[in-house]
Amino acid sequence: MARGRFISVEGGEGAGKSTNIEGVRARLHAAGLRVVVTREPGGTPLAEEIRQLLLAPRDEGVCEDTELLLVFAARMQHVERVIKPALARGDWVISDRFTDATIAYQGAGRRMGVERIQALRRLLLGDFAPDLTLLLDVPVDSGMQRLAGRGAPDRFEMEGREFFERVRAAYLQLAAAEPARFRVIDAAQELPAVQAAVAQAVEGFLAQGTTP
Ligand code: T5A
Repeated sequence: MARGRFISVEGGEGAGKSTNIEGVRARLHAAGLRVVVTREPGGTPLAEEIRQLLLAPRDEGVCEDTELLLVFAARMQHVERVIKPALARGDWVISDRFTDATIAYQGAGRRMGVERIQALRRLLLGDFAPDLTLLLDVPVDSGMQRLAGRGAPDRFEMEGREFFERVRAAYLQLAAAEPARFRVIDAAQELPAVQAAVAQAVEGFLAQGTTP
């Protein structure tokens, strides 16, 4: 049986990842593919518990390495228990965020150093990576405005504007470095235009063939 393909969807806060993933899922399903939709941090019961630990605002300052290792602890559980088994049985996987988020948020946002995160990624994941990454790029202010009024911010949403500017710049650098894997979508457009651009990117990927 052919291995499934792995698609990640990335972007800053309020970029519209959750909103657009349904369109990707529907298009793949219409092409006759079995699809697993999942997210990071999270995707398994244990990894979802780690997500709660990561996102909850708390009085105790969270050490950067603690945050980094919690992100990867959740990821390894997710990869081994959900993503790899799904791909092995021929399902396609769409993940709301994957390792590029760690490079952008911890590497650049927290200023831990992109190469340090890449080294940990190589150690734990080897060459395992998404086949396609849709980067929904939106100016920081626009993304923040979309989230306004959504309730209490989580621990990341409490960060300042400069943090999210570094995150955005890192994502764009990653995309520039790997143009074969990334499709950058202008997510500042009206939703129908964003959905059309996402659909076009998925069609292009499907047209390349469905076997790795
Ligand atoms: N994190 C995660 C790390 O630090 N390191 C890591 O390695 C990983 C994996 C949780 C946090 O974890 C951090 C990053 C995050 O801060 P998350 O759950 O993905 O990750 O959190 P968010 O990015 O905060 O997810 P959001 O739900 O906030 O953003 P989405 O999914 O990008 O946006 P969405 O689809 O919910 O849309 C937001 C709002 O905008 C509207 C929608 O209707 C919605 O109201 N909208 C639009 N409005 C106008 N025009 C458009 N084109 C619109 N598209 C959507």
